[in-house]
Amino acid sequence: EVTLQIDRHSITVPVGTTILEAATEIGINIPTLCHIDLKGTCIKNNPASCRICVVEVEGRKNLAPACATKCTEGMTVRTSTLRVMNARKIVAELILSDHPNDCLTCPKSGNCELQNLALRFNVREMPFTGGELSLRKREVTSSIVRNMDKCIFCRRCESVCNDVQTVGALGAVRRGFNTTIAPAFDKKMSESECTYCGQCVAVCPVGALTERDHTNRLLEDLDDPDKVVIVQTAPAVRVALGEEFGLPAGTPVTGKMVYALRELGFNYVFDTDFAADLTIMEEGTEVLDRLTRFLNGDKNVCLPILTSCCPAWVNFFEHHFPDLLNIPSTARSPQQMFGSIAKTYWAEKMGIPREKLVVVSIMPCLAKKYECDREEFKVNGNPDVDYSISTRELATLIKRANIGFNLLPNSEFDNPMGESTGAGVIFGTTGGVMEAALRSVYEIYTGTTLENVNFEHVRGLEGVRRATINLNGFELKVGIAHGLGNARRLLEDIRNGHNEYHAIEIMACPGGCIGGGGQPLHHGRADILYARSRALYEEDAQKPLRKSHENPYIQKLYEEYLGKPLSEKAHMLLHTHYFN
Ligand code: HC0
Ligand code: SF4
Repeated sequence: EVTLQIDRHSITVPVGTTILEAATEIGINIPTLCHIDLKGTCIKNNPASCRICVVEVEGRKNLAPACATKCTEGMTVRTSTLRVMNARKIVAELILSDHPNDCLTCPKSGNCELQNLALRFNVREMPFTGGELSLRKREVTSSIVRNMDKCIFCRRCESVCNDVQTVGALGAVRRGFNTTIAPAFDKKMSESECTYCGQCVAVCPVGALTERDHTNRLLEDLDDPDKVVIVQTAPAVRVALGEEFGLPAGTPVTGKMVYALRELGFNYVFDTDFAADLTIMEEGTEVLDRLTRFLNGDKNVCLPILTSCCPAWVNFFEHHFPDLLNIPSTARSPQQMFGSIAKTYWAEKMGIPREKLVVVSIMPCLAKKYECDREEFKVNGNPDVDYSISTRELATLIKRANIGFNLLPNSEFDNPMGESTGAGVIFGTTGGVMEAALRSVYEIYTGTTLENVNFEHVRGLEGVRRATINLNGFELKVGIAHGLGNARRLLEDIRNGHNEYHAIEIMACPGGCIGGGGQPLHHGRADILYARSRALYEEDAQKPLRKSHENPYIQKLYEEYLGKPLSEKAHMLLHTHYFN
C-alpha cells in the first residue's frame, strides 16, 4: 500500500493504483476524454494521449496524466490549480480547432463528452481556429453512421473493436493530418468485417460514430391512416429508458414505456419477451433433440449447440468461423420470430393485409437494424420487421412528442403477443437466455418440476462462465460468454477439439443487451450495467410465470397455428440458415 495526498485529502491505496483511480475513490472528479475503464468488464482504453486529465505532482516539472501515473508513497497531487485548469482548457481548445462547429445539429449534442468539457472548462472562444479542417469520410450503413470529421482520435472505438471484440474492423489508416480511423485500406464499414455490434458507438465520446436514425420514418408511418403500426419492445429497453429521463439506472419503467408508446400512436404495443418465450420453445427443443441423439450414440450430432439470437454474434461467426456454421441453433432471434408471427398468424387473425402492417421494434441494439434488413427475413421484399429503433431514439421521440414520461401511469401490453414469462425478461442480460432455456429443458427432460428456477451460477458479469446441471444423472455442461473476444476464445477451443460444453450462450455486447450500442450512454460507468441487470432479475422474480413453456399464449399459438416446436411450419417461420 502507498499513502499520498490529493488536494486536501490523504488516501491509502494499493500499489499500482493510478492517481485517477485514487481521486475517484475520494470523490474528486478529474475530467477525462480518451480514457475509459468499465471495472469488472473488459471495456478499457487508456492511451493517455488526450492530456485532459493532467494534474500537478509536487517535485515534477511537467504536468502528469492522472490516468497513467501510478500513486507513490508520500506523493502530493494537486488536481485543480490554475496551471492545471489552464492546461486542460488549452487542450480542449486545440481539439476544437480541428472539430466542426456544428453542435446545434449534431446527433450527439447534449450527450457529447467534448461539448461537456468545453462547458466545464468555460471555453468561450476558439483561439486556435482559422486553419484547415481535416475532411474525412462519412458513411451511412444499415446500423451505424460514421462522420469522421468529428473524430478526436481518442481510440476508444479502436480498442473495443480490436481488443474487446477482436473484430478488427477499425484502426488508424493514413498518416499525419490525413489520419482517420477506418477499416483497413479505408474501406467502407459495410464492406469490412464489422458485425454492427455498435460497441464503437457506445464508447464514442463525440458525434463521429452514431446510430442510423429511423425516428422520422416512424413519425410518418404513425401519421399514415392507411397503416397499422405495431411495436415490440426488447427486454433490456425497460430497465434503461428511464435514464434518459433522469431516473437512476435500473429503474424499471415497463408500464410507463407502454403508455408512452400508446401516446405516440402505435395501434398495438407488444413485447419481444413473448417471442423470447417462443425462442426457448424452439431452441430448447433443438437442445433436447441434439442431446437425445448424443446420448443414443449418434456420432454426427453437433455439440455444443450455440445460441443464435444476437445478430452481431451471428455476423461474427459467419465471417470468422465459416467452418462451424452447423453448430449454432437455427432458431431466429426473438425480434425476427416476433415479426414473422405478427405478419402471419396475428395479421391473418386480425384481417390485416401484410402490406398495410408496419412492425417496428424498440431495441437496445444497433445490429438489430441490420438484422431486420437481411434478405432471408423478407417475404417478396417485405420485411418481417420493418425497422428497428434504439432505446435512445425512443427517448428522443417521447421528448419530441411532449410526453411527460415520469408522470405517466402504467399501461399493460396488448395480447396475445404481449404476455411473457420471467424467462423472457432475463434474455436482456448475459446468461439470461441460457437460464431461460435451462428452466424449460430441465422440466421437459426430467419430467419433474423445477423447485428453484434461479440458476445463480450462470448470472454475473464474468466474461466466461460455466455451470453443470444435473438432469436425472446426466451432467449437462453449459457455458456463457459475452463480448466477442470471449466468444472467439470459446470457438477456437471448439475448432481445436477442446470443447467441454453441451450448450453455449453468446452475446456480442459486454453485459449482453443491457450494454447494447443503442442504450442510453453509460459514459464508462460499469455500475450502470450492473443496475440494469439486477432490475431484469427483479422483474423476472415478480412474474407469476417464470418458465417459457408455461406461457398460455405460446401454448395457444402452437395449438392454433404452429403444431409443435420444430414442426414444418415452425421451421419455415421461426428458423433460418447461415451464410459465409
Ligand atoms: Fe436483446 Fe433479444 S435479448 S437480442 O439483447 O434473444 O437487442 O433486450 O430483444 O431478439 O428477446 C436485443 C435485448 C432482444 C432478441 C430478445 C434475444
Ligand atoms: Fe445487439 Fe444484444 Fe447482440 Fe449487443 S448483445 S449486438 S445489443 S443483440
